Amino acid sequence: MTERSLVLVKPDAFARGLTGEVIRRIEAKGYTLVALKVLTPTRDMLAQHYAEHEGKPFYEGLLEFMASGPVTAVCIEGVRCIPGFRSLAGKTDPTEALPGTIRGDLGRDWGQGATHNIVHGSDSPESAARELGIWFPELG
Ligand code: DAT
Ligand code: MG
Repeated sequence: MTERSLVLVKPDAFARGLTGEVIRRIEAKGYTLVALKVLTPTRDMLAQHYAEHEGKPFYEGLLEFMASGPVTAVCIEGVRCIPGFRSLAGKTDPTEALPGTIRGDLGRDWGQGATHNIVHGSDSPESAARELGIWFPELG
């Protein structure tokens, strides 16, 4: 039942000094930090990561935003941490995300809708394995 998920703390959170607050919430929830790195992603990594969204109206803006500054990639571990982190994160659109969630408490619309939404979390075991391979190839 123990599984791993990929969390990305996005450039908006980094720029606002909220990376530690996001990681604090993951730790407070009880998930284990397996690996963590700060990097500014290449467009190639982002195209792989967001392949399912290619061609959507927000795709170019999303890649531009995600490449605009440092991202903190975190591999987390725990029983049901994939849905568990999605619950912590809240709805995709930070305007609609409930208070108490990461996006609801820390995010808002800065004029680009849901793009600046603080965090990414894998949405299934298959996505987690695929995404961890992009961001943490060294974990195997
Ligand atoms: P999530 O990150 O909640 O899994 P997603 O996979 O549907 O959401 O979309 C990936 C990211 O793309 C999301 O975190 C923010 C951005 N995004 C999604 N829908 C959007 C929209 N309608 N307008 C702007 N950005 C959007
Ligand atoms: Mg998604």
